[in-house]
Amino acid sequence: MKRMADLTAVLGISEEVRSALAAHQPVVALESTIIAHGMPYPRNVQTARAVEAIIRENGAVPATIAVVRGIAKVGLSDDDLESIGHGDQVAKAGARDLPFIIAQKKSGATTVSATMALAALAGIRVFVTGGIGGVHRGFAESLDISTDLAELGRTSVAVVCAGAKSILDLPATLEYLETLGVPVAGFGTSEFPAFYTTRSGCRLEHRVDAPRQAAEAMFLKWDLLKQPGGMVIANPIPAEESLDEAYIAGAINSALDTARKQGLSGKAITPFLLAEIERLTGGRSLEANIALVKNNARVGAAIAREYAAIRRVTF
Ligand code: PSU
Ligand code: MN
Repeated sequence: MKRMADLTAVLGISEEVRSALAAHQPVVALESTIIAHGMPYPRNVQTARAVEAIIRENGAVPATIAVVRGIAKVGLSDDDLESIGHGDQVAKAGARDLPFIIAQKKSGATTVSATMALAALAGIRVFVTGGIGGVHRGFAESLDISTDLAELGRTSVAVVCAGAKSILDLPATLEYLETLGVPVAGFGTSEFPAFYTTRSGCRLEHRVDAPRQAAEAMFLKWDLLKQPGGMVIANPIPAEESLDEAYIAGAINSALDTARKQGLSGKAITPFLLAEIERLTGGRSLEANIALVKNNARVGAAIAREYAAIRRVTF
C-alpha cells in the first residue's frame, strides 16, 4: 500500500493501447461484465476475441477493461481474458465498487458504469457494448435504476449499444437519460432499439446515419461546447439477426416472473435474467446478443476513427 498515491500502481494500460492513445489513434473500450456475467463460457471468451478482431479490422485498437487481481487493466492479455471469462471469483464491478475491489486486490468484471469510468481515466472516448443498464420495470417499488445511467450523466464517453433490453422499462429509461442530460441518438433509426429487436416503439429525437455524424456531435459536445457527460449511440441489431418481438417478449416476461418468485433483487437480477432468457430461447438470445455486439464493434470502430480524424485536424 505504500504507493497508494500513484495511479500507475493500480491502472495498467497495455502497451498497445498506451501507444495508440499517445499517437491520437482511434481506441475503442470494451466491457467485461458481458463476458463474465452475460454469456456462458467458452462462447464468452470466443466472442470477446472476435469483437477485438473486428475492431482491429475496422482500423481501431480494442481496449477490453477489467480489474485483474487489484489492477484496473485497460487492454487485456489473452490470459486475463481467459481468467475473466471463467468467471469464478470475478465480481460484477460497477463504478462504485472499483475502490474496494482494487484495494482488496480482487478481480472484477466491469459493467458499463465501471468501464466508462476507467475508459475516461485512460483517455478513451468510444466504448462498445451490447446493451446498457436502465430503469427496471417496477422501479417505483424497488428503486432499481442501473448506475450505468448515473455514470452516463457525468462521464464523457460515447457508448455504442443496441439500446436496452425490454427486461427494463424503456420509456422510463429514456426519460431518466433526458433528466440527466444524456443525448441519445439512433444510428440509422429514429426509434430506440430494444436489443433483441430493432424496434421498441420509443421515438428518438436525434438520429445519425453515418459514423462521421456521430463523431461530429461528440466533438461539438465535448471539445467545443464543453458539455461533460456521456452519449448513447443506439445501433439496432441487424434485421436478419433480430428475434421475433412477441417471441422474445414471452421469454422476457417468463424470466421476470421467475426472478420475482425467487425474490431476486439488486445486482443479481440482470445476470439471472440474461441466463434465464438464454435457457428459455434455447440459445437463440445468445446468438442475437453475439451478432449485435459484433455489429456495434464495426460501428464503434468507425466512430472512433472519425472522432480521432476530426480532433487531429483541429488541434
Ligand atoms: N444488459 C445486457 N447485457 C449485459 C448487461 C446489461 O443486455 O451484460 C450488463 C452490463 O455490464 C451493464 C450491467 O452495465 O449489466 C447493468 O447491471 P445492473 O442492471 O445491475 O445495473
Ligand atoms: Mn440495479
